[in-house]
Amino acid sequence: MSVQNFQIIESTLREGEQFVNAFFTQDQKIEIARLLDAFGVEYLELTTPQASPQSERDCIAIAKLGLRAKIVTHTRCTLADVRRAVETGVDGVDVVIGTSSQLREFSHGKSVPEIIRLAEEVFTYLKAQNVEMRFSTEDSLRSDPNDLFAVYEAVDALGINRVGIADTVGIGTPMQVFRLVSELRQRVNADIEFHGHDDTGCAIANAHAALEAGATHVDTSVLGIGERNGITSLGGLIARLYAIDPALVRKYNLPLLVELDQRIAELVEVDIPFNNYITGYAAFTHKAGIHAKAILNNPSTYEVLCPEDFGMKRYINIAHRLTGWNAVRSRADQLGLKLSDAQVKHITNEIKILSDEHPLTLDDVDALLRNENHRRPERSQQPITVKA
Ligand code: HCA
Ligand code: CU
Repeated sequence: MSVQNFQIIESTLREGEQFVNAFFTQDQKIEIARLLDAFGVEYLELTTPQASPQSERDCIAIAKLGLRAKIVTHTRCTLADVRRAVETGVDGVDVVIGTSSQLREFSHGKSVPEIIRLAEEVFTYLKAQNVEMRFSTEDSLRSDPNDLFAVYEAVDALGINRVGIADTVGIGTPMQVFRLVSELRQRVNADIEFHGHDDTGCAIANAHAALEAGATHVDTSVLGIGERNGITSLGGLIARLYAIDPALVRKYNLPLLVELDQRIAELVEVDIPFNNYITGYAAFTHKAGIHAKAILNNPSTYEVLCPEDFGMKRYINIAHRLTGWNAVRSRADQLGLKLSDAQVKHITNEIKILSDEHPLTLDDVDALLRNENHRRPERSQQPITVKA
């Protein structure tokens, strides 16, 4: 199935707060919430008010902002927790409980029938409160599918809005996620949410597989921050979907992504990784001469993401031994220099020879080109030197 309508449940303010370096103040949370809302995510998920008095005040404050996004908070599957969540004024409650044998034995210690009984109690209460209700099973990928489906079918019968699959330990593969979501799609009427950790590098692919199998909601965080090495990143999911069809993500304010990534990186004191989707330092940098030539003719030859759509610029690196004369010509034109093809080819050779000796900068290359511009074309075959 191709990806249909989907919505993002942005969890930077919940899962993201579980990142080792995240200590958001209320003002910072409000700033992040506003930015994400301006970007256009459909939901903001907040840390449970049960976590601390400040977390409760943060829920109340963000629920009051009147944002376009729905505000949901995350809770354990207990009456006390969901009551407190509702009292903060949020639009919905994301209830979670572990279903894997590991978590049933070593975390909350409850059997599957007990989990179903608790869920019934919690959702009977929530239904009367008129809030959106989601139920998710922690560690779904290591849970016995019979247990999972028994629990999901029971909560679906209570008329909840969404059921969630959580790959809590990042162990799932796209094929496994696809099969699990496909089977669940046959069994419940509720919407299906996917939450995937990135321990083994599959978080984005798994989220995409979930959408292909009929999931309707995906959890993300900015830069993927979360517990351990985090979850599906907002920018990564956007890149994945854009590459299928830009129309899938046109509903979001794409140029805001870079501001979001930069701001979160700053707040949690990390650099944006060089290889980050869309906003990484090298995401739109082309190097080899063969690539550069084709990119200059038509960027789609080596780009599936159009940098301009994200307010970014492509960059062609020409100061190295893999360079090609077409890219050097383009730089000469940019600098307004009138060089013949023979001159540009000569400089390209010089760049290759010099960069075998030591790394060059763009300034070095520009100096070579400008020097050449002052020579008469017929002298261009003579060796030239650059100042270090
Ligand atoms: C966690 C909980 C969770 C919850 C996901 C969900 C997970 O272990 O911190 O509510 O769907 O990864 O299982 O983030
Ligand atoms: Cu998680």
